[in-house]
Amino acid sequence: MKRALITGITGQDGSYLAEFLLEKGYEVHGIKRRASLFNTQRVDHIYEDPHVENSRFRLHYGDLTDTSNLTRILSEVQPDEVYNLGAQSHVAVSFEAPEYTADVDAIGTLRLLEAIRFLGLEKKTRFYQASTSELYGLVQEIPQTEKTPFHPRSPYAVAKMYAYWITVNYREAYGMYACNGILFNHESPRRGETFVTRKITRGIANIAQGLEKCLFLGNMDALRDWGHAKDYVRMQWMMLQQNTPDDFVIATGKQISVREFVRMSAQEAGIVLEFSGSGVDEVATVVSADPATAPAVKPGDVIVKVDPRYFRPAEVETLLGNPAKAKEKLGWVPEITVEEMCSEMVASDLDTARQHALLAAHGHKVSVSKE
Ligand code: NDP
Ligand code: GDR
Repeated sequence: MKRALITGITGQDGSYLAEFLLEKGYEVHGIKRRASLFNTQRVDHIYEDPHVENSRFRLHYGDLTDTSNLTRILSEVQPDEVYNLGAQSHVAVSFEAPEYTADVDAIGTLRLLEAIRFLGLEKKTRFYQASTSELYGLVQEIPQTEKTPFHPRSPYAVAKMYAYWITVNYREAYGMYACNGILFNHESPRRGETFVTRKITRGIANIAQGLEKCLFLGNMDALRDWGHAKDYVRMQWMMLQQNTPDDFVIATGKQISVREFVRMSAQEAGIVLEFSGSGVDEVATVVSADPATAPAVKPGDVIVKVDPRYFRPAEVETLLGNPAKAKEKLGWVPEITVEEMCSEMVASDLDTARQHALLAAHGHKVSVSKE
């Protein structure tokens, strides 16, 4: 039985990857952080009581900032594969916490690689690094491939650039099987609530059900190549199953704007929107609304506004990936379109919003946290 260790197992990708590897028959170990509240919601459905014999799913307390902790976990688990998905993964937050972001995202990766080497596991343990399209930043070429030069535009992207190169370096210096997946944005109903797609689908669902009045967004013109996390974790595993390690761009090859994603999400909730104004004055007004899905919304309501506090000190305006190498060498193609993904996300958030609206109608206090 193969053994995998996943950092960031409680995150969006970690949860899908854990499911995927368990289905493949792996023993799956994950590192979770200590928090004052439970933080394992995304993996609770696959959690197995540690008292159960032959449990194939185990969580270890740890942190990418803690070298001795990482070394001990690696020594205990002796994994065949390490997936380094743990990160302070929010680009906007990295401008507010740049040093912490560097410690976790850059040096955390070095800590893991060095612990593998220190323990003499460099010929046994294969290593996957969660690299990112944010490396391209101020893009030098459209679409972006494995050969496109990097120009990172945030403390997050700069930290991930170190992680990218230290992964390449350990491959070249020590012959480790270490790969970078340069993944473009990927989303799902499990996406963190403050990333733009989930903020939109959740905001629209809450507005449709009368739990919120208006959704405030930043740069509506930003263009992204959005895929589904389920497709992308499959590729993370495939990258570690080859004869030789390599780096791959993982993307859909299609891009749409934040505005288009708003329009698409609203339509999924039965709301037709009209956009007017530009820049900080842009708004979206309701043209029509289906009372079955959006009973709280009327024509003429302004339900989306731009708030400059969501603008970033340096923005990545456009990202579009070319996944030709992954297709040619690994036979990987994404199976879920952005429309299907948006539909799944809106349906899931509408479901939750309906439950919350019902609770509110019966006098329960429902808090809708926003950012
Ligand atoms: P999430 O933000 O959903 O998950 C991040 C995970 O990292 C969480 O489990 C989080 O724990 C954990 N984590 C954060 N800080 C630390 C730390 N100090 N020590 C250990 N673990 C920590 O991210 P995604 O699942 O979306 O992304 C997975 C990886 O892929 C990340 O590295 C991200 O940067 C990268 N990436 C993501 C893309 C995307 O579009 N989703 C695209 C390209 C790259 P907790 O739950 O406790 O917060
Ligand atoms: P990104 O994702 O920065 O690409 O990083 P995010 O969803 O945060 O932003 C995408 C684009 O939308 C614009 N935007 C807003 N973003 C947020 N979060 N909130 C808003 O209100 C808003 N309004 C407009 C942003 O300016 C940006 O242009 C994600 C993360 O998962 C990274 O970890 C990963 O490496 C990259 O994707 C690829």
